[in-house]
Amino acid sequence: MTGRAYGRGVNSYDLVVVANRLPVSAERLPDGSWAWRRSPGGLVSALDPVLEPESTVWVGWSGVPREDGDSSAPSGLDAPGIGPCALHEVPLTGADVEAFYEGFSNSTLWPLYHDAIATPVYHRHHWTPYVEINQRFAREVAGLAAEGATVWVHDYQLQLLPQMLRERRPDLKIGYFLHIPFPPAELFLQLPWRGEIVTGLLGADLVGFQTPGGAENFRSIAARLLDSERNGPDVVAPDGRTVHVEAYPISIDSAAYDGRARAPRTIERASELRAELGNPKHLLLGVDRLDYTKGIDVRIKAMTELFASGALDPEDTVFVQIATPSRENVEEYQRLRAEIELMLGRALADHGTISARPIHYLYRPLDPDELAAFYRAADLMLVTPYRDGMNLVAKEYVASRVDEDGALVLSEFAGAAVELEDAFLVNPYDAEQVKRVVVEALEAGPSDLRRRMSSMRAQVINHDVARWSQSFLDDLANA
Ligand code: ADQ
Repeated sequence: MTGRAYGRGVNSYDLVVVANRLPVSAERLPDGSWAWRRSPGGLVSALDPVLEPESTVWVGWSGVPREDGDSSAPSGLDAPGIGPCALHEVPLTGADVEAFYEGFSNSTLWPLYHDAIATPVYHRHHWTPYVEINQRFAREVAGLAAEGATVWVHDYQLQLLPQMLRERRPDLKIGYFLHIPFPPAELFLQLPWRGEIVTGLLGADLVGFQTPGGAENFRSIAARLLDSERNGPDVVAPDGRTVHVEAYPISIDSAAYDGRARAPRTIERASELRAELGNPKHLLLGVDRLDYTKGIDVRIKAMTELFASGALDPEDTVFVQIATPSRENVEEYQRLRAEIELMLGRALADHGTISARPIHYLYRPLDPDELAAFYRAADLMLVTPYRDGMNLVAKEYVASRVDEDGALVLSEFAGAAVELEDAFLVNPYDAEQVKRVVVEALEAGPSDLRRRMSSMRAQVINHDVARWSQSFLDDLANA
């Protein structure tokens, strides 16, 4: 193994979680040493209930490039208690990050799988490192998993890994889950390496997707490309194995969001936020990673036009957009940030007054308590992606509305719309409809809002992330 083995070491783990990123990130301290911080939310909280610290290892990249022989690279990952289980770093150099992560993963697969909203680039010099780095992960995992162990591979950066791993270790139970949408044939077949990707995924015993639509896209593409048979939800791999293909809609730690929303400090902070914003009649909220798939522009346009037409009054309406910085080295994301900030600046210049500031924009991550206060303070949450695997923000908002009030305006192209069908659903491409539905949601009566929110809450509370991970692992054990 070339990676760094921390914890029990060679071929001793019963569960191996593999993701592009480790559940911790490194921060350089002024004295040159490194501090590791647990990455909040996301996959870590999703898997927390199934991570047995003794017998689980998490394999991934640290987030900091490591050049050969570079002694200033992050260290200290082996100190006890850094992660939720043992951690194993797969090193990536700066060139690897550029070609594998920013290149093939985020400039080819990400846009292609999100309806080609941005144009995917197909570069052979990105594909070769994608193959090599998947091989590197396969080598590392093969050296860590115990005989007959379960390996759970996550997301689009590692689609070749299941088959590569099967070739090295046929004894393993291999599960794969894709966090982003799986596109229909019309888009997927553009990919010059489409056969390799499908073969890579079929190396798993169980392939999971966010929605039934994604699972069905994969089944039909696999059958068509590899001339393989379909048997109900299963696909027969080229080597004759039956691969189970199913939807497992990911969720959140619903009880934690519910509990945080009920905490007295959250209630207090929520009313403080409203007061700081001038106690508006309507408070609308958007919370996203800054990504072109999230449709942040859809909301700004809708709000701007609603202010311009007089349908909403900038004197008593406030829209707050909170965006987390994301993929700042990828050109498309730099362009997006500039574009969003230009739109927001214009909207504020046109509709703000000396006394009223109807639009607020924060470009930073918030801590969970502050986020909970925003979720509680809002009257309406705007979740308008052009395409999204699931969208956890929608579920977090629902879990936080403990009084069963508040409106959720949700894109029908978010995976979450399959479960949250009582949201105010919109087509983000239909600007007139978005505006109409925003006004309708703001004018909805308390009993309509309660009916919608209580049914969405029942869904999110009953289908939490512990249930998600357990049902995936149970099905994998039976696959
Ligand atoms: P993402 O595209 O990152 O995830 P999402 O599911 O919405 O999208 O998750 C974002 C997470 O980041 C949420 O937990 C949210 O609270 C947090 N977040 C966003 N902005 C924040 C801010 N300013 N401060 C603090 N936290 C913030 C990918 C897929 C999704 C899929 C998830 C999980 O693109 O479709 O739902 O993986 O599978």
